[in-house]
Amino acid sequence: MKEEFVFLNREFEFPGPVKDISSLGSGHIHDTFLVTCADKNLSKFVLQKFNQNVFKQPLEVMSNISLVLDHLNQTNQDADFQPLYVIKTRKGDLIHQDSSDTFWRVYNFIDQSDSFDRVTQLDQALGGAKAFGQFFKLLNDVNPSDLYITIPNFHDLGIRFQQLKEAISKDVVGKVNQYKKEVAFALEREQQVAEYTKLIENHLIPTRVTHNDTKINNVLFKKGTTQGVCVVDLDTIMPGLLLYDFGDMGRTFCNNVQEEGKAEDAIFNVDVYQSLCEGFFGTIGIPLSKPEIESLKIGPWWMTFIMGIRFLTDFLSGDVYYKIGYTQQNLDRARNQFNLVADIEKKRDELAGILEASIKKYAY
Ligand code: ADP
Ligand code: GN1
Ligand code: MG
Repeated sequence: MKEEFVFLNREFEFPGPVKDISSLGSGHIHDTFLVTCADKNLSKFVLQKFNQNVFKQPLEVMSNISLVLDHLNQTNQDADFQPLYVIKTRKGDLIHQDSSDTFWRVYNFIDQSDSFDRVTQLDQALGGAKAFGQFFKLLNDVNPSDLYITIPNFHDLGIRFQQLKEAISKDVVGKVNQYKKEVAFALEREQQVAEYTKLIENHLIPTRVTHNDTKINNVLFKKGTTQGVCVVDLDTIMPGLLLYDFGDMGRTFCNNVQEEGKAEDAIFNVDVYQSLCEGFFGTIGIPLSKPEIESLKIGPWWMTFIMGIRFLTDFLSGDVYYKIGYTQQNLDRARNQFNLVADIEKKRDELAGILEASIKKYAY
C-alpha cells in the first residue's frame, strides 16, 4: 500500500487491514477512493481526501453532515433507502486531521449501487428526482439556521457574475483576448442577471435546508435499476433556496450530454424535464407559494448560467478551483453550459408550462 495511506488502520477502526485502494467516481472537488479491507466480507468504505481549498472549515462541514445524516437516517422509512453514515476515527472525531493538516474522512460504501454522469433513460430522472425530493422533504423539519454556511454566497448569481468580471479584468493567464466569444456570451447576459436577482430579492421566498449540489451523480441508484437509494456529497448542505436544488437537477439531468461532452450536443431534453418535475413535485409534499414557484421556473437557467460562468472564471484564473484532467477542460465545460443556457432560453415558455402543470397535478 502507498505510504500515503498507511495511517488508515491506525486512525480508523476498520474490520481488517486495508488491502486495496482505488479511485471512485468523477466528482470535481475531493479525491475519492474505494477502500477494501481484508476481512472475510472484504468490507468496503469510501475515503475522501478533503478539499480545503474549497471548504475552509472542515469541522463545520462535518457538523452539518452529522446533523443531517442523523435526521435522515432516523426519518427515512423508504424500504430501498440506504443509510449513509460517517465512520468516526478511533478518537471519536468525524474527520481525521493528519500531521500535515490534510483532512481525511470515511463513509460506509453504498454497495450494489450505480452512479451516472448523465441521464440515459427517463426513469432515471424520475428515480433521481424522487430521491432528491424525499431528501428535501425530510430535511424540511430541520431549522436552516442550525446549519453552518459552508461556502458563503455559493449560488449568488450577482456575486458570481462580479467574480467573472474581476477575472476578465485581471486576466492573470492572458487568455481573455483568445476567448472573446465565450466572454461575450456571459457578459451579454448582465441585464438578465440583474432581473433575476431582483426577482429573488423582491419576493418573499423562504430559505430552506438545501443540498446545493443536486447533480445526477450525487444520487446513487440501486444496482441495475432506476431507483434512487442514497443522496451523497453533503458538503454544501446549508440554508438555501429551493430553486438551487431544482435548478441543478434541471442542469444535470436534462443535459443530453454530460458536462464534459461536446458543447453543440448540450441540449435541454424536455422529456427528461417532464420526468424530473413529476418525480420531484410528486414527492416533496410541501406547499409552495406563487413567488417560490416563479423562482423555480428560472432555476435551470440560473444554475446552468452560474456553472458556465464559474467554469469560465476558473479557466481565466488559471484553474485554481475545479479538478481538471487537461488544460482546456474548464473552457470546454463552460462552452457546454453556455450551449445549454442558450437552449433553455429558447424553451423557456415550454418549460414553464411543464412545471406549472406538474405542480398543479399535486395541488399543494
Ligand atoms: P465530490 O465532492 O468530489 O463530487 P462526492 O462526495 O460526490 O465527491 O463523491 C464522488 C463520487 O463517489 C460520487 O459521485 C459517487 O459516484 C461516489 N460516492 C461517493 N460516496 C459514495 C458512497 N458512500 N458509496 C458509494 N459511492 C459513493
Ligand atoms: C462541483 O463536487 P461536485 O463535483 O459534485 C461543485 C458544484 C458544481 C459542480 C459542477 C463544492 O460539484 O457546485 O455544480 O462541481 N461543488 C463545489 O459539476 O463547488
Ligand atoms: Mg459529487
